[in-house]
Amino acid sequence: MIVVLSGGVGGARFLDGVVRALPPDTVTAIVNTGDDFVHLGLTICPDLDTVMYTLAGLSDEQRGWGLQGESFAAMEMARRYGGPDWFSLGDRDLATHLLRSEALAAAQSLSTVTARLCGALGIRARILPMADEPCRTIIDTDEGALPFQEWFVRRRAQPPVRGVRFVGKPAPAPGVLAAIEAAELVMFGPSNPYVSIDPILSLDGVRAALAKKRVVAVSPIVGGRAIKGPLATMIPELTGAPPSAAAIARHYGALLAGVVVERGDEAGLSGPAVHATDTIMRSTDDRLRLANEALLFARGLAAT
Ligand code: FO1
Repeated sequence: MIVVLSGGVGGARFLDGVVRALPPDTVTAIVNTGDDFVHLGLTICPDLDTVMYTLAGLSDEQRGWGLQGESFAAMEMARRYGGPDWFSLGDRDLATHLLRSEALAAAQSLSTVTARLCGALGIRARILPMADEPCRTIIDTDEGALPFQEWFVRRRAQPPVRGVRFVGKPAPAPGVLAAIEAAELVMFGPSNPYVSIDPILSLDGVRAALAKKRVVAVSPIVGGRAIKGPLATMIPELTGAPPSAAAIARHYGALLAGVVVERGDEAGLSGPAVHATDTIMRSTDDRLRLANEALLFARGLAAT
């Protein structure tokens, strides 16, 4: 059993590689829900959506969120009514949010409805939300505290970040701790450590369970830049250090047995074992190759 901790796009693509590299039913993903919020009365779980759509081969690779071949007629109508238009729910994507919200309103858990939606899309890996109850990421900025989506989408991640906190302390979802305990190894996908992986690590029992496991992270920094999103500016804002693979490894500290980094990004890394390679995933072949390399590297490390 392999466990992958994931946020949105980067983590989802790496996870897709792992699922292609191994029998899918031996892979469990634990997915960040700190980005979740209620919009237009619907519960939106962006990272779960991205993971689900990516594994099902349905994601819009260009846009980085939502479904391929999407239309936005419902949003246009909502705009006409004077509704909010800063967060776009596609017409087909709306089906996911409607069915999820209906199930939650009928007192089904997020884990249960996620398993149902994934099953319907033919996904054979186990996809677990990190928690069934809300844990909300709040970004403390120069302009005050902003809920994650307000900062990230509405404000385009512009207000400088002073801190990140998680409001709500839910229990890990059923199966999360057991999956980590049963894992041969745990991989952190190339996700933002502050807003994608840290919410998972903040849950009771997760760090303690990981401390007993071989953990390997894939760095989301390539040549001092983030492949996607605001990570490259968050690192200096939050730590005073330049964006680098070393900053990622320092952030995870003693949890890591190993780190997979972009070739040329090895500077300053001390502590975890290092595997340097091409980490940019442009194609499904890239995902599979990176996953195979990371698995080979991780399995070759002595258990911590
Ligand atoms: N990101 C945007 O930048 N703009 C959007 O309008 C938007 C809509 C959206 C709808 C559903 C969904 O699952 C994700 C959506 N995202 C959108 C992406 C998402 O909010 C962020 O990329 C993640 O939260 C960061 O991991």
